[in-house]
Amino acid sequence: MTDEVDAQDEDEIDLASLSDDELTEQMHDDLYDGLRDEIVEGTNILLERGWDPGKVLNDALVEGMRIVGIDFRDGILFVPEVLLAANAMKGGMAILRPLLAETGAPTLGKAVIGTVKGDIHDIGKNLVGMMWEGAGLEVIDIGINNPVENYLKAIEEHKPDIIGMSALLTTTMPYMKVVIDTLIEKGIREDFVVLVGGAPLNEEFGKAIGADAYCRDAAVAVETAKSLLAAKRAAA
Ligand code: B1M
Repeated sequence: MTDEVDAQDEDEIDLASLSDDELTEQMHDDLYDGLRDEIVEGTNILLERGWDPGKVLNDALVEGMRIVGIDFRDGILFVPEVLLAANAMKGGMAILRPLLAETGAPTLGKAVIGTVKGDIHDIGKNLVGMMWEGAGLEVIDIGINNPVENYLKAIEEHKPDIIGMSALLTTTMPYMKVVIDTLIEKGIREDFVVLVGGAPLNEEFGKAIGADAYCRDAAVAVETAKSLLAAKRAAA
């Protein structure tokens, strides 16, 4: 028993003793292994070392999740393991969210964002929401698996400037067109900047369904939201 405990102690890594590069790599491994507590600790250590929250997000968390995605695609990781990794990532994101939000002036406008019907992926959508908050938008996150009625309800309630939709599955991305077509039918499509994103989408798809723009990643979502809002206001 004592030997077992000793072996465990030896295996445990003191994250605070690692260099920045070693810690970032260790966090990629910890994300891969779904170790939420370690991700929370690593995130806090990097912040204490003066890392910018955006750099922690991109270098430690997003990069780690990219590796998880490749091995999930290649059948090396399976759904339960990826869920653990996603849960670990959320632990880090919970710390970063308020910090990213702090950096912006809260006057840019309002955005409603959600993952479309049939789709429960929310990590990318949450990132975009966080980055938008960081850029100064007020963000209303309507969550996952949203039928068009949820978007309409949020529009009525919050009167946003931007509607953001996320889809990670080839089977759910067509639903974005259902939402946009409904806005057209109701004569309100032009009231909003409509932005779409998610790994299986591309620019051509965004155009084909009538969105204002496809956003490759959260950083592009910020730039696009800012520039299209500015253009819309200038035109008005
Ligand atoms: Co799923 N999954 N998954 N999954 N999953 C993918 C998407 C997949 C590509 C994996 C693979 O096979 N390589 C594949 C889709 C294949 C396809 O459709 N062609 C897939 C599959 C098949 C499935 C299931 C069907 C698996 C199954 O049950 N057999 C199932 C579907 C469930 C459902 O939705 N109905 C499923 C389930 C899951 C989990 C629940 C286990 C988990 C989700 C946990 C969660 O989100 N809370 C999960 C995960 C984690 C993934 C991968 C590994 C990672 C996704 C992710 O979070 N990436 C993913 C593989 C991959 O994408 N490489 C995969 C990190 C995130 C930061 O990136 O989401 O792309 P991303 O977001 C980016 C940009 O795309 C963009 O900005 C973000 C930040 O830079 N963006 C936007 C995203 N949304 C935006 C909205 C905008 C703007 C930009 O609005 C303006």
